[in-house]
Amino acid sequence: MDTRILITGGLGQLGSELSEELQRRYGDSNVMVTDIRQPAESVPDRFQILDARDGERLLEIVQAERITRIYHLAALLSAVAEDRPQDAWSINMGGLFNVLEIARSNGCSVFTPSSIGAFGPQTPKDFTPQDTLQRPTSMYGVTKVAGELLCDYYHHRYGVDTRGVRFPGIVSNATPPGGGTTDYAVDIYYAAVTDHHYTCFLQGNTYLDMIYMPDAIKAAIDVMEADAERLRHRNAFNVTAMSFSPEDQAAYIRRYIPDFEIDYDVDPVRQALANSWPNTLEDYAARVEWDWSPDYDLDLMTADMLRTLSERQGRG
Ligand code: AKB
Repeated sequence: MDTRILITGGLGQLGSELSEELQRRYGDSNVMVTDIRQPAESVPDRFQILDARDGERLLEIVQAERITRIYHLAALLSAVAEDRPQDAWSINMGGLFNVLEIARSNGCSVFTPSSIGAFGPQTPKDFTPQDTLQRPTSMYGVTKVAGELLCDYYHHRYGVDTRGVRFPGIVSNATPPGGGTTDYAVDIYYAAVTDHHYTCFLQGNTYLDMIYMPDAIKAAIDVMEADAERLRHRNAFNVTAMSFSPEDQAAYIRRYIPDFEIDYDVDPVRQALANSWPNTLEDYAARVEWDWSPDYDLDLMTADMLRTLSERQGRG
């Protein structure tokens, strides 16, 4: 039987690139992209408008398209969730509940991204273990922990094949992220190429985990393809590729753009979020249970980001 995939939040930072890779792997006609908003420019093949909170519409698409796997990416990120906590609960939890219910009654597997935001200030900050204390203090974190638990529940209670990873900040050069705390790590490369200068909204010594988009896509696909017999965990695998601070990132950018400068105008909301998250994750369970191993470190990512953005600027 073909794997027939539905993606929610498919026009977002991860969705827009993941959907292309899923189409390459499983065939264009087997990947249905949905999002709450209309695409600004090019409409992806097989696109439909969908608010994941609309369970009836979601069910209609799943049945009409004979969907077997759902990548549920629709969610508000950390900073915007702090600004609109009621919406964050409704979107992040309401959408996930519909997806799980429909997966249960239609035999779909489900990928749900969790986040380093699922940890809190009492979590061990360095080499944060897979299984540890999770008492997040943000609405984003509350929805992420609740989501991890809900996905585990649907697996244990109903046998739904739910899987997921805890993503760190994702860096990419296609669709920009929006409303996250780790967005600075993307914005800095755009600013480096255009202005040789960046004003950062986090303090220079704030350490956070990050991952480059090709590795994030690999994680999202590999965990879903992993042999179920090997999985001891399911919905919240720590994955990371690197940990750095804005100062470190600026130093790496200077290897390629020597006159690059960084200064700071700290946003207290995003700084507080970052301070409550780990400095570095330990991702041993993902490595042992489904052979997770990233390809990009900070230097390789910086070289690739700057080359891609410079080429694009040259063409523009
Ligand atoms: C955010 O900053 O909100 C996200 C995340 C770490 O989950 N990128």
